[in-house]
Amino acid sequence: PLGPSKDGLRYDLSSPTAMPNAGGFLWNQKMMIQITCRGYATAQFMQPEPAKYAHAPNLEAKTFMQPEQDYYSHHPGRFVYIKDEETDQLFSAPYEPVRGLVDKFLFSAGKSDIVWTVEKLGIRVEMTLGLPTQDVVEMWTVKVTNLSGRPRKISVYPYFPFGNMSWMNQSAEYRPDLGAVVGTSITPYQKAEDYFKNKLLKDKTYFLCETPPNSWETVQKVFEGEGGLHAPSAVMKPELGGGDARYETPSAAVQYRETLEADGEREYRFLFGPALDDAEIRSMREKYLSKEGFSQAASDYARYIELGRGCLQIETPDKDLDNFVNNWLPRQVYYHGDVNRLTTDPQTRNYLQDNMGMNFLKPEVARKAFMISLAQQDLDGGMPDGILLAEGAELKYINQVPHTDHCVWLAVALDLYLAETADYALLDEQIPGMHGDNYTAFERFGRSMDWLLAARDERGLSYIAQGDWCDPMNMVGYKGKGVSGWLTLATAYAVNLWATVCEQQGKSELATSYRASAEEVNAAANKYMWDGDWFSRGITDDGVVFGTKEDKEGRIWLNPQAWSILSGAASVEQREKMLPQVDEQLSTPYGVVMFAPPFSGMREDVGRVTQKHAGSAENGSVYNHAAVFYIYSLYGIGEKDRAYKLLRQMIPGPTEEDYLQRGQLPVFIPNYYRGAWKEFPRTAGRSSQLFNTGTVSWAYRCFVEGLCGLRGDAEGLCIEPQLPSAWDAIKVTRLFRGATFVLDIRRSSEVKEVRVTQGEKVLPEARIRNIQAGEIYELSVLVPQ
Ligand code: CEZ
Repeated sequence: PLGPSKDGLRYDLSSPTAMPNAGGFLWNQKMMIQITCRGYATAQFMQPEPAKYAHAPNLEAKTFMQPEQDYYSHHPGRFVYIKDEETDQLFSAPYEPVRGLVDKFLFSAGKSDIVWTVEKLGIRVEMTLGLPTQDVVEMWTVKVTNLSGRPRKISVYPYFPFGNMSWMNQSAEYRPDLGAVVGTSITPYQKAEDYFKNKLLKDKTYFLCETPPNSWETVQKVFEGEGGLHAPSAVMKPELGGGDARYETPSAAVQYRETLEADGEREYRFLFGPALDDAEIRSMREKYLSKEGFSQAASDYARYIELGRGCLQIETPDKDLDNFVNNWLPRQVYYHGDVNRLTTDPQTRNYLQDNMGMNFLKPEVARKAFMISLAQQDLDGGMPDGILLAEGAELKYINQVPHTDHCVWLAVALDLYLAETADYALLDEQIPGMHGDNYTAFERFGRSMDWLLAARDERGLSYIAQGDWCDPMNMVGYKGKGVSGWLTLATAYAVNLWATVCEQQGKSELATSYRASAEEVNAAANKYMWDGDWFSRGITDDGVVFGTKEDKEGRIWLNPQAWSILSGAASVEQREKMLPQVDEQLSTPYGVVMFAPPFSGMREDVGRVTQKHAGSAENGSVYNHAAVFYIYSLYGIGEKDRAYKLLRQMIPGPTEEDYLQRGQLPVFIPNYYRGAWKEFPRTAGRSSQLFNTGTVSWAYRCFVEGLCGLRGDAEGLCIEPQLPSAWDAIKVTRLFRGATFVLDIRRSSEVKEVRVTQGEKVLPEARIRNIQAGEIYELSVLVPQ
C-alpha cells in the first residue's frame, strides 16, 4: 500500500487503515505541524514559547513533544465532510471522522506539502496542506470533483475543531466582515505579572474562507449533536445553524452547497491559524488567501525546504535507501538545525548535536550555535542544561534536573565542524560570557574539557548527578556519589578529540597533557567498568556496579560499548568480546536496542528509566540515538557490515511486513522503535512517530563519513569508502567546501588499499588537497575486496 512517487520526491500511502498513525510533517522557523494520513493533527507555534491554536477538547498539560502520541475520535484534526444532497449519504476526507470505507485513498507526503486524494460516492476530494515560509498559518486547498458522469447536488463541509481554547474565556462566531470563523480566548494565568506577558499572545484562532460559505456553525456540540462525529446532526440538516459559541467549545464548520455538472469541480482555499486581533486576520487574508497568494507561498516554501537538500547524493543497489538519504534524511537534519525543536531552551546536548547536522547544510549556522552556547558557559567551565534562545526564556522541564554530560558535546560537535569547514579561526573568537567572564572560544572549549576531567571521583570515574545522556537515569547518583560508565568513556573521547585540535593549533604540550588525561580516564574505565565481556553502565551511590553479567535486567548497555570504541578504551581483544555480545543480546529486526533485558519495574538505584514501559523509550527500545553512536563507532573501526546492517534497520522498510510493524513512512527517523523484542514481540518495532531526535545528524554523518568515507580534515578531503560486502559499487556526489565531488566507487581485487584516479592520473594518496571552491572533481575510486 505504499511507495515513493515516480520522481522519488514524495511518499505515498494508499490505505488509511494499514498504518493509522503514519503521517508527515511540515515546519517553518515559527511553527510545525504533524498530521496523520487520517487527518489528525498536532501543531505548535512559537510566541516565543510553544503554543497551540487547535487544542484537545479537554484541558491539556503543557509539555514537550511526546512519543507514541495517541489519537482519539475528538482529537484535533482537519476534516471535510461531503454529503450527497439527494440521498443524504455522507463521507469524510481524509478518512476521519466518518471512517467509512472509501473507493480510493491516497496520502502523499511531499517535502513541502501534504496531499490527500479520496474518492467515494462518485466524488473526488483533494486536500492540500502547505505552509508559508515566514508566518504561522496553515494553507489548505480543498478541491472537489464530480466523477459520476451525471449532475450532482452535494454539500461540502470543512470541519476544523478549535478544541478547548481556555477555561477562563472562550467563544467563537462567524465574522462576515472577515470571511472567517474566529475563536477568541484568554490564555489562562493566575499571577498578576503574567497578565502583562500574556497581553500580546495570539489568543484568537481563525478559519478564513476565500469563498463565503452558505452556512456555518461555531459551537462544537451543536455541530456534532446526537449524531456524533460519524454523522454530525448539523450536517444532516439542509443548513448549518449559524450558532455563536459563548463559553462553549468552539469549532469552525462551514457549508458550501453545490450543484456540480457531470464533470464539474470546485476549488476552495482556507487559512487556519492563530492571531492577535482582527487586523492580523485581515492582513493574512490579504497576503495569502488567493490562488496567486497560495501558489507564490508554495513556491517560496519549496525553495526554503530546498535549502536543506544536504551535501550528499547516493546511488546504491538499494533504491529505497537512496530515496531516504537523498531526500528525507537531510530534510530532517535541516528541521532540527533550523528550528531547534521549537523550544526556547533546547537541552544543551540536543542543541549542539542538532546544529552538528547543519555542518552538512549550512555550516555558518553550526558556527553561530557554538558562539551562542559558549557565551552561556558557567563560570566554572561547565555547561548549563539548556541553551536559552529567546529573550526571557527559562530553563524548563528536564533542564531543571542536573545532568553532567553537556560539555562532551562541545568537543564532539567541534570535531565535525572543523572536519567540514577547517574554520580554525572560530577558536580565536573572543566570547564574552553571560555571567561576566570573557574568554576566547579556544579557552572556553578547553575549560569545558577541564570541567569534565574535574567532575570525577577518587577512582577517576565521572559523576552522573541526576542523569547523563540518558535523561531518566536520574537515581544512580542523586546522592552525589554515583558515577556513569558511559560518561567516563565519553569524557575520554571528548578530551582526545580536543587534544587533536590543540595539536593542530601547534599547542603540543597541551595536546600531550590532554592525551595523558584521556588515557588516565580510559584506564579508570577499564579498571572499574570492564566486566569480562563488556563495559558496565555505571556504579550507584551505594557502590553497586550495574549493567553487568549479574544483572537480570539492564544486563548489557549499548552506550558504554560504543563509546569505549570511540574513546579507545577498548582494545582489539576487548572489542572481539564485546561485539558478539551486542549482536547476541541487543540485536532485533528493527535495530539494536539500547540495553537488554528491559526493566519490568522500578529499580530505585537506577531511576526513572526503569519505570518507563519495557521496550519503550529509554527502557530498552531501539533508541536510535544510542544505536547511531554505536554505528558511528563501528565505522571508526572498519566494521562495515555490522555498521551498515544497523544503519539500514533505522529506516522503515523495505518489506511490507516491516512497514506495517513499524507503522511509519520512511520520511523520517523516529526517536525510537519499540524494543522488548523477546518479551513483547507483538509491539516490537512500533515507531514512536516522534521526529525530534539527536539521531539524524549522526545518521547523516554515518552516510557521509562512514559508508561513503568522505571526511574532511585541515587540508582537504579523505576518501575511504566502506561498502557493505554485498555491494560492488556505488555512485556518490558530495558537496564539500564549495566544490563538488563526483565519485564512482567500485570494489576491486586489484587493489590492497583505496586507489583514487582523477582523469588518467592515479593520486599518490586517497585524499584531495587544495580544494578549489567551484571546481568539480570527477574521481574513480577502487576499494579492496
Ligand atoms: O528525551 C531525550 C532527550 O531530548 O532523551 C534522550 C536525551 O539524550 C535527549 O537529550 C535520552 O535520554 O524521559 C525523559 O525525560 C527523556 O528525556 C525523553 O523524554 C526523551 C524524549 O523522548 C524526547 O526525545
